Amino acid sequence: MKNCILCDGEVGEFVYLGQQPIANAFLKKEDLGKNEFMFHLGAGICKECKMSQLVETIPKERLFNENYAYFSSVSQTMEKHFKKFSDELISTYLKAGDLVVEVGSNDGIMLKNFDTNKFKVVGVEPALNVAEVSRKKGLEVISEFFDEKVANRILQEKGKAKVIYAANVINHIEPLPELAKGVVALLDGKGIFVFEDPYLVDIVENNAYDQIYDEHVWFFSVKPLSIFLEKYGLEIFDVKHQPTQGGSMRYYICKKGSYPINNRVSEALENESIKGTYSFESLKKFGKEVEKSKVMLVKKLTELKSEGKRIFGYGASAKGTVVLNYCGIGSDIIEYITDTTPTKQGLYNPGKHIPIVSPKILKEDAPDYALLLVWNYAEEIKEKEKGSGLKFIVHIPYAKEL
Ligand code: DWN
Ligand code: ZN
Repeated sequence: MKNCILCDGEVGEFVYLGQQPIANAFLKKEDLGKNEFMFHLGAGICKECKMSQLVETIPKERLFNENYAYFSSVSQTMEKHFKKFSDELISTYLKAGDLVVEVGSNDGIMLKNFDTNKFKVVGVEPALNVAEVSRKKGLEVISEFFDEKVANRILQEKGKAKVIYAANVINHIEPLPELAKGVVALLDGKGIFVFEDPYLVDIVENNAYDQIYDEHVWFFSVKPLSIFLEKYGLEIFDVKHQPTQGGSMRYYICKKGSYPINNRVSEALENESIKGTYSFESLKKFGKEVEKSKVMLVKKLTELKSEGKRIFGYGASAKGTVVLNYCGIGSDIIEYITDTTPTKQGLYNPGKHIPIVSPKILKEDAPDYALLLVWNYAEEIKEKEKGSGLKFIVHIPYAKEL
């Protein structure tokens, strides 16, 4: 039995994905024979505060350091998404001279959209190598984990923030109270804290179990998040559903009473309740569907192999690590994984040790099927590969050809 990170309540595990490696810990050839770190990968829900969370967590320094594998600027979809959102923030919430802070600014994909001659712009990014890329874009970045101390440092140097923003980051922060205290300290009375993360409702609906891995400590929905924020005098005044990462929720948060509450908040709460988002029994059903999805993927791939077809993996995503390890799919089935990130090429995927290569290989080699380990960019990739003759298999909700 495990207790809730936030309230110490009992956490009921609803999905178990086996012993798994760190999803982004790609290996060098010389490390292949060494003992690989494995942990219990599962998600549960707190019976008290209803927050869904990882059952076992990994110390943050082990995940986000000078060798972080993921650079955000890998997809056109996300580039466009962040440009559109920065335009919304600039036109609705910011005026010249205001301070914008991004928590987890990665390689600067979002912050580069803010004119540093017009706004004060600060990124906070603990992963040193990705932070360095954003500094080369002329951005000011603090290489620390965001907490109250860092918030006070920014406050002293730059004043109060009008916008504190984060994308696919807050769900990575285990000490959520530290984050909340930092936000309260730094946020202007009329400021907004706005963030987006994969939405639990979508994870369940899409059977997207590969959103569950070491970096994703929390699987947010509106109600448990509201309960948590309330303790810090914060409230959600709007929510906007996003198509990114297979379905995300963007939460607009302010100091209690600073903004009128949009109807979308109560609508989302009602929808969550209808869908059983906080019900252990409903989430258990999701766990069962995940098992079915695994059986179907293994069946599909072994059938293709027995027909003599050749298969490779498309995109060495963290999600892909989860799928391949959970389903026990190794290099006997997936010959290699292509990835556009230069620093991933030449390495091996965690756990299954499948080689990662540049997509250039497809100019000389022509496997029959691509297992799309980055299904979240399916539209972008289908467009890019139009005319290549590649056939795609996607594993969620259940294995099928695209
Ligand atoms: O939350 C997180 C998300 C946003 O990013 C992090 N915890 C880590 C990371 O997760 P991921 O690795 O599952 O993210 P992506 O964005 O689905 O991974 C994309 C990978 O696919 C990159 O390594 C680049 C590669 N890629 C490719 O090879 N060809 C991507 C595209 C679009 C392509 O055309
Ligand atoms: Zn709890």
